[in-house]
Amino acid sequence: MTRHRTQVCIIGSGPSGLLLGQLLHNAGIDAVILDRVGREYILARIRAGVLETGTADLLETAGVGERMRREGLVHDGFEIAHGDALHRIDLKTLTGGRTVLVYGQTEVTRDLMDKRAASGATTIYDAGDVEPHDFEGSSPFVTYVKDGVSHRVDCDFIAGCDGFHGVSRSSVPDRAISTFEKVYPFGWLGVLTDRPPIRDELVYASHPHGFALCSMRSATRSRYYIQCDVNDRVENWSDDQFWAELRQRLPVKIAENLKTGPSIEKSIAPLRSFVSEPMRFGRMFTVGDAAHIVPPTGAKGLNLAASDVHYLFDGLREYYAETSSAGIDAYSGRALARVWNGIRFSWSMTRMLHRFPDDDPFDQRIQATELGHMLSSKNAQASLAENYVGLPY
Ligand code: FAS
Ligand code: PHB
Repeated sequence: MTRHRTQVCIIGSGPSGLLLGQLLHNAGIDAVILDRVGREYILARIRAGVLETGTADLLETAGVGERMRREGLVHDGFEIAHGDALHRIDLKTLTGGRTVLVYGQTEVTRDLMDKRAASGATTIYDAGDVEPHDFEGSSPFVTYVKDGVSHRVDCDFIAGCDGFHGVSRSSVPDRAISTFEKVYPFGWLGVLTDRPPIRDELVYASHPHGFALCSMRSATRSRYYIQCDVNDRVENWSDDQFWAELRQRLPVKIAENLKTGPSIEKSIAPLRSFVSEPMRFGRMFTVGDAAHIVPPTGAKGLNLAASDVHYLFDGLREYYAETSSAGIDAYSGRALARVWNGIRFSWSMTRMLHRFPDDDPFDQRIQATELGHMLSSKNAQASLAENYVGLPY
C-alpha cells in the first residue's frame, strides 16, 4: 500500500469538493481530491441551473468567476404560471436590488476542474473503494484502490463532499448521527435542448396535470422539467410526448412560443428533503449533498453546498493560520442553520406548486389558497424573493 500525506483529504470532485479544494489551494492549504468516477462522467450529469449571489461571489473569490460573469445570465425575476395567467416575481425590487445568475452546474464544475488542473493540485479520478478511517481520533486517513494498487492518504481532516450516495455519511456510526427525511410522491422529468428559451426568465407552472419548469442554460440552450410519476421511466417519454405535455401545462400565450428540438439529455430525478445532523464527526466534515438534499424547486441544492463550503473553508483557514479551532467547531451549527432555511423554503415551494396525489379536498383548497395569497401579496412575494436570491451567509 502506497502512502501519501496531505492536510485535507476531500472525497468527491463535484462542486462542493472542487470549490473547497480551490479555496484551500489559494490559501496555501494542501488538499487531495478523490472521486470514484472520471471527469467526463461528472460533467455529463445535468444538475442545477441557478446561482445565488453568494455562490457566484464565492466562485469569483476562488478564481473561477471570469467565464461565469461573461456567459452567466443575470435574472431580476421569474414568473409563476397559474391557469392562463403569468405572475412575475420581481426579485430585484422585492429584495432591494438582489438578483440570481443563471449558469449551469456543469459549467461551474468544468471551470473548477480546469482551475484545479492548472494549479497542479492532486485529484485522483476513478478511485475505487474509497473509505475514511479513524476520523473520530486525531490521525484520520482515507484508503482507496486505483488500477489494482491500494493507497492510503494520511491527513489532518477529511471533507466528505461525496453526495447523497457517498461513503462519508454512511461511515458514521448510527449512534453519532440523526437524519430527517421526506420523500415526495413524484419526480422531475428533465430535458435539455439546443433551442432558445420560451421566455427571458424562468417560468414555474402550477397545473392540474402537474408542475412544470421552463429554465435555460444560455440564449440558445433550454432546460425544461415536468412533474412525473415517482415510478415513471425515461423510456416512457418520447421527445414529442414530453413537448406535448409541457405545452399543456403552460399558459396558451407562451405555449405557442415553445421552440422544441431534439433532447440532448433526458433524465428523471427523484425528489426528497433530507438532512443529517451533525455535519462534523471528529476530524471528518460532511458538505453539500453528502449532508442534505432538497427538492430542486427552489434551486437551493448547489447553493446550500456553496454556503457549507464557505463555513468550512473559513474554519479550516482559521485553524491553519491561527491554530484556532473555533471556526471548525462552529461549522456544523452555522451550516445547519442555513440548511434548514433552505430545506423549509424548498419544501414550501414544492408544496405550493406540485400536484400531490394523496391530497384530500381540504388539502387542495389550502394549496390553492396558499398560491392565491402568494400571487396577490407583495409581502408574501418578498419572503419568497429573499429566500430565492439566498439568505445571507
Ligand atoms: P455531488 O453529488 O454533485 O458530487 C459528489 C461527488 O462525489 C460525485 O462526483 C461522486 O462521483 C463522488 N462520490 C460519490 N460517492 C463516492 C465515493 N464513495 N468515493 C469517491 N467519490 C464519490 N440542484 C439545484 O439547485 N437545481 C437542480 O435542478 C438540481 N437538479 C438535480 C438533479 C439530480 C439528479 C441530482 C442528483 C441533484 C440535483 N440538484 C439540483 C442538486 C445538485 O445540484 C447538488 O446540490 C450538487 O450536485 C451538490 O454538489 P456536491 O455536494 O458536490 O455533490
Ligand atoms: C435548472 O435550470 O436546472 C433549474 C432552475 C431552477 C430550479 C431548478 C432547476 O428551481
